Amino acid sequence: MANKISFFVICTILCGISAVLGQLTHRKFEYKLSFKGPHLVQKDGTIPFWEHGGHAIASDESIRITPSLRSKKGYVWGKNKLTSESWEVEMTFRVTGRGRLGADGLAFWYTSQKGEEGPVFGSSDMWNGLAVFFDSFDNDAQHNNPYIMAMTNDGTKQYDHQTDGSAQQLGGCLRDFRNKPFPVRAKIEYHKKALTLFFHNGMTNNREDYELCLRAENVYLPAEGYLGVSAATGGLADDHDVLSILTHTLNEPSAPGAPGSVPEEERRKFEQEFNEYRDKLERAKDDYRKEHPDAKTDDTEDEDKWYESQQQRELKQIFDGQNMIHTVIRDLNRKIDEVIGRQERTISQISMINSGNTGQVVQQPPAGGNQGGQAYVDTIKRHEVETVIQNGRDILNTARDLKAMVNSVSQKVGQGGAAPPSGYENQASQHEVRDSLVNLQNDIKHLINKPAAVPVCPVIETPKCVSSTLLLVFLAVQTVIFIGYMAYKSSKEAAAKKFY
Ligand SMILES: [Ca+2]
Ligand SMILES: [Ca+2]
Repeated sequence: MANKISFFVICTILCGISAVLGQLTHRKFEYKLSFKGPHLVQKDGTIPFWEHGGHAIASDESIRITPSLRSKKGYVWGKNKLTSESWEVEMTFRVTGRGRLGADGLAFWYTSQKGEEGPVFGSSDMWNGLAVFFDSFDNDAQHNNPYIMAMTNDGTKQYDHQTDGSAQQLGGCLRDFRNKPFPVRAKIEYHKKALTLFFHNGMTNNREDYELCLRAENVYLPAEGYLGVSAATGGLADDHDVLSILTHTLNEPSAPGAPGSVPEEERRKFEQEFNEYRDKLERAKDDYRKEHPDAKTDDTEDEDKWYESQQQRELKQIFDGQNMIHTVIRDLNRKIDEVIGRQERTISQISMINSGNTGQVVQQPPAGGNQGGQAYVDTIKRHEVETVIQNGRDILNTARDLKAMVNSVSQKVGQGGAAPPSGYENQASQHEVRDSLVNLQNDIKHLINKPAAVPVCPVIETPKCVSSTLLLVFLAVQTVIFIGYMAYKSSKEAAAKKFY
């Protein structure tokens, strides 16, 4: 335990010394001008060293300057003044919304007085100092938003919303900062009266992926100022979330008496103290090892807490690599789209040339309309169109006639079903049946009379063609013979019975 405390103490002192000694570093972290999650808010809902208002909501991870609801304004201002001549502020934020367009935007402020709720991105107009606007909404319809711009004001100028401040800006860049996979970042650096704005587009999680947005020389800002962020929504709305503000003051190591530089005597004193603590820590470590020879893991556990492990580093590298691959694939995809577009244009041009050469062979006209007097053979003529229309009309008339006819028939059928059949129709069908019967009778008579006129058939041998009279005679004879035979047979049987 003592070992851990000593390590912590030595680290704290090391950080303190490195921050104090101007010779060792040029940048000094200003924790009273910064905030960062997690555990951003205290139990009473306030943020240490900062105050928020309007519709801003502070959570553990970020400050939601405005929620994505219409006509909201919010802000957060540092309680302490930034008094350094040179400084650097890194702001991490997200602007997210479901709409294709968002509004109105977010502003970073460095002003001599804290702003209040007002018309310029949620804060007051006529400010004295610097504003950096992340303007989502294109008020002047120049199709140049989302836009990032810096604007200085001496407390006299009014921000021109109608032109998106395009005439008032110090400089800017057209960058989309909405709906990015990772938080976007802006680094605002004011050093030797030069303002530089770097932007990180949030496509990767690599903190170094900054690109230059603007640089302006001879920018004179108030010597001291408050840092603030504000945002506003309008008819359209975005969530404007600020995840962190990290402020560093930049000090010249050579400048005597500059903030951060200390006299040589004091520096030696700190160095001596540092060395004493380091020796003390080493001795404590040795003692601990002697007392606990088996406990080897303690140090490594401690180190794991302070440094990233090999596995974490590899994962991070893989992640970065994938991000790069993603970017490259996206570029390739865009280039392929370009190539396909060119190819299609070329093909259409070739087909146009072909249609010009082959004349009648090509039936279809090329896309893009009539090309400077090229004759298109085999296109449909006016009279053909008229003929087609006339045919269509004829067909329509015929169809109407047919429809009328079908309607009349169906009406008649309907009436017939409702009433008994008319006398005329009944009589006609009766006549038809009668005629058919008469015809049938005649045919039969003809058939009966016909054999009498044909004497060809022999009477006995071939009974194929006999008359009905002959047939009856023949049948009568046969019957008589059959009865005679039966009588004869029965008398014979009776004689036989007598004999037995
Ligand atoms: Ca705007
Ligand atoms: Ca615009």
